[in-house]
Amino acid sequence: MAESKGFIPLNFAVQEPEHMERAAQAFYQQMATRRSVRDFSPQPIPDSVLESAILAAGTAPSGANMQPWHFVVVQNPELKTQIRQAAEKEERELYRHRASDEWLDALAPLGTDASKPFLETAPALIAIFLKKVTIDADGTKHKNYYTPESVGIATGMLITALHKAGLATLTHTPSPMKFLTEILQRPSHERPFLLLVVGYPAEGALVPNIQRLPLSDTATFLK
Ligand code: IYR
Repeated sequence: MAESKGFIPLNFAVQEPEHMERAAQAFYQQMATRRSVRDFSPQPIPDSVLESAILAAGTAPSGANMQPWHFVVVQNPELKTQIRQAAEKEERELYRHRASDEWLDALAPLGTDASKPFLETAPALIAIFLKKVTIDADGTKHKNYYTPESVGIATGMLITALHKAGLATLTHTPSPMKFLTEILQRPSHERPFLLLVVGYPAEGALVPNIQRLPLSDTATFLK
């Protein structure tokens, strides 16, 4: 495409196949060590790491490049306590009434219950909000597109960036999550999407002994 207004040359370095294979394999090996952690150390984490990871998440592709996300980093102990109390209220409902027996059976190997101490112990919670619309500084409102896909991809990139930086995470989705809008005083056009718990694992933290599916189950190559 000839250069024209609004377009710039792509910055892309073609690599040797051997290098690509080594890089892909090394990246997979590193990602294979990522585990959802539920037992966190209270040790603080550097803000600069959180900032870079959120910037990395913000490079995600999004519908019409609308970047329909907002990240709220919660490190304040009182806010974490409020979030824990509200989340545990919903989780008690889930475990006692809302979840079907099939769902509870599926959760059993994870050993989870309605108690969520990590929401107070972990040094940071990142509340991720999805924006169906964006309201500009001058009050103009515009629609966003493919918002769950966009925010889901950005969230995956955030988890990856934090893992690569040496931090553990937990994707937590107490449902409903409306309480995050109130506690964190977000505008009503932002929908709570996911709560990411971030920190170092507690010493001796255990994780469930679960396996990942083999490639033969998760991918089909058609040639
Ligand atoms: N939100 C609950 C239940 C839960 C649901 C699924 I699906 C999980 O993979 C894990 C937990 C909780 O956090 O305990």
